[in-house]
Amino acid sequence: MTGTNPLLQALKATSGAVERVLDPMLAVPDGPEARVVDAMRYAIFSPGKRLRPFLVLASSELFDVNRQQALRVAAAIECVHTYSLIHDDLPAMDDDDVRRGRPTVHKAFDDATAILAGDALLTLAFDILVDEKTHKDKGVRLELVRTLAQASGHHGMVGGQMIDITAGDHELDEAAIYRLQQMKTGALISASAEAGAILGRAEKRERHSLQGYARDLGLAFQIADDLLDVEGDPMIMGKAAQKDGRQGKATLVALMGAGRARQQAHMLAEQAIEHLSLFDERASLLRAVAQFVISRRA
Ligand code: GRG
Repeated sequence: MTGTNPLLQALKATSGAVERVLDPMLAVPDGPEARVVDAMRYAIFSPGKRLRPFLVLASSELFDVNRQQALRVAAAIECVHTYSLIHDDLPAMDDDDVRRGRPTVHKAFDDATAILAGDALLTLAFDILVDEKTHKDKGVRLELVRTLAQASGHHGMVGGQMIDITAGDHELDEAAIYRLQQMKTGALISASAEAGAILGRAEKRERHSLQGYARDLGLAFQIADDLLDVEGDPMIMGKAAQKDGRQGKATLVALMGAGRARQQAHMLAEQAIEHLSLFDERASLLRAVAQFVISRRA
């Protein structure tokens, strides 16, 4: 399926490399706590797109960052992303039975194990970042920790999730939906693209360009995801229609209709690419991923 498409090949290679970094960190212990590690492994070694790790690696390449260091940061960010998916799927949140084509963690294990597996992945992420193997300079490690913490917490993903959960109670206008999405999914995508600049101690203007790129990419990605929800897989549509609250979700697709939302996603993807004008052909995969997020079918 990956064929000769360089982007798909790079995403696949990223997946394998990140899994090789995580595998020894998630060795299953002998005691009864093995259950939580089994659940962590079940979640993180399932077939995700690895978009965030890919962004870490692609941005790191712009600044000649050591690949092993970049892979550790990529693994840390994938841990945070996977934790968010596990918790998002819980009955108290989106109550989903299937994720990445397999039963969700609380279905395959149980709710308590899913909560703990998410918690443990979140903490593992920071354990990875503070290790000297991630970067010898303490200042760089601290900045990575701060960037990931801010993207994940109440100013970022958790805050966005809170707004999303309560959004049904009141109408959100376009600006409020953009803010929600920037926090819920955009912040972690931005942290991923910025990670290479932090590791490579990039100049301010280079980091600024990557921030702009990631902001527009994250928004385009979210619109594309919402479009897939309403017009992608008819099974998903059927399931969504059965679920309370799902139809009332605050999305740009719901607000402006699929046609305008698609135009918006294309415009954002083009804008994302324009932010990369500072970089030469080494940014070609970053450019390709902006096209990929608006053209994907799953
Ligand atoms: C529970 C704190 C907490 C946060 C949850 C990310 C998130 C916040 C919820 C996910 C809900 C969702 C489906 C959002 C749409 C965009 C999105 C983040 C999709 C999942 O990311 P992908 O497509 O997933 O990169 P894979 O499986 O490919 O890694």
